[in-house]
Amino acid sequence: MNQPLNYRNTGFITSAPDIRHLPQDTGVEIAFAGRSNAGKSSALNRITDQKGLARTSKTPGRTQLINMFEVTQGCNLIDLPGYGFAQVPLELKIKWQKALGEYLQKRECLKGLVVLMDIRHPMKDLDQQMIFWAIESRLPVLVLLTKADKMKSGARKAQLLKVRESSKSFGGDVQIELFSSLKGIGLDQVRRKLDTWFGPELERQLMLAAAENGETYTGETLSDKSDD
Ligand SMILES: Nc1nc2c(ncn2[C@@H]2O[C@H](COP(=O)(O)OP(=O)(O)OP(=O)(O)O)[C@@H](O)[C@H]2O)c(=O)[nH]1
Ligand SMILES: [Mg+2]
Repeated sequence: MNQPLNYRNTGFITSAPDIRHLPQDTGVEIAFAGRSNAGKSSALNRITDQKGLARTSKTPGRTQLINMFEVTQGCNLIDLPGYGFAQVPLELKIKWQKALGEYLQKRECLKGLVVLMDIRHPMKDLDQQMIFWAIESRLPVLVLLTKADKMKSGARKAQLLKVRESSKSFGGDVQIELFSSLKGIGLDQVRRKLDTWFGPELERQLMLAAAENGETYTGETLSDKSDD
């Protein structure tokens, strides 16, 4: 069992134009990617229960830098700028595509990718490209079909099944869930998935702490401990 993290403790660390300006490549990082306006920043705010942590906007292209947030030491969440926004000048698009590609391919501590897409327009070309990219790099992927509140319950379920069926062809570790920042749909599933991705880092820290105290780490988490 993984220790559930308290995502409410998440705080802002830094904004960077590219990986050279990010802090050390250590710990575990999980990135939120997706088309512009898909709801990445809103999802981060909902998961962390903090309205203004990541900046959101009705206008696509709000997030223009790699924004880093820390849940707890060594466990970071990344809000990436959106892709596929037609109004962005070509030169900027190319620059950002390069920075995004570099981030995904070179950032060693990146251990999971959340790809968000509007439930009404899922799996556009660039979304599929992101997923292929992740699979190639052996990164597990969580696809969130966002703004699920915009569809009636029946249509929503049908859409989920359809996307799950068509995603079997990806072949990698790809999980698909419904999500709504507005209604909290899928919130628990996302947090539990993040817990499993952050798990090894927390375990590593416990092992280190035990070694420093001259103890042997047995895999027993703090919550398993009875009062001794
Ligand atoms: N109805 C509904 N609207 C949402 C939901 N999530 C986000 N939105 C709206 O969608 C718009 C874009 O949300 P953002 O979170 O800023 O999207 P983003 O993916 O971070 O966008 P960029 O930073 O431009 O890439 C905002 O107007 C949000 O209020 C949701 O779950 N339901
Ligand atoms: Mg954003």
